[in-house]
Amino acid sequence: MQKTWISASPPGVNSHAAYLEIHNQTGNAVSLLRVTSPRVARIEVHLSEVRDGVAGMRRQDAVAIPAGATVEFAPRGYHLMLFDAAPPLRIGESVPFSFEFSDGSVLNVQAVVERRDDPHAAHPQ
Ligand SMILES: [Cu+2]
Repeated sequence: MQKTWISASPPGVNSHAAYLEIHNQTGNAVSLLRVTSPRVARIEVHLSEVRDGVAGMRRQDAVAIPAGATVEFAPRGYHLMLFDAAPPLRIGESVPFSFEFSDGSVLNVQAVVERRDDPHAAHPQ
């Protein structure tokens, strides 16, 4: 099962969570600063967390990735929030993303929209 994927949303909901793994193969710490896609108007990095027994999420300005480390974006942890895709994303569709890092490098990734068990699938906007 591929690790880069976008969670399908119920009809009429134009926001999605997206997941992947980022491996820092360099000898230096880097930070993920920005994610863009030509198909999605607005993308935020969120971290799910439970505070005082209440599940929520917080927007992250950057995600630090130590040298040689892997950061996993997965349900109940880090995820991308995709807002206002145009046209709306369809199951099976492959969506291109660009990840911009603090060292100036850019990672281009394709993610497929899939229907999987995801507590975040109906993420409110
Ligand atoms: Cu979120």
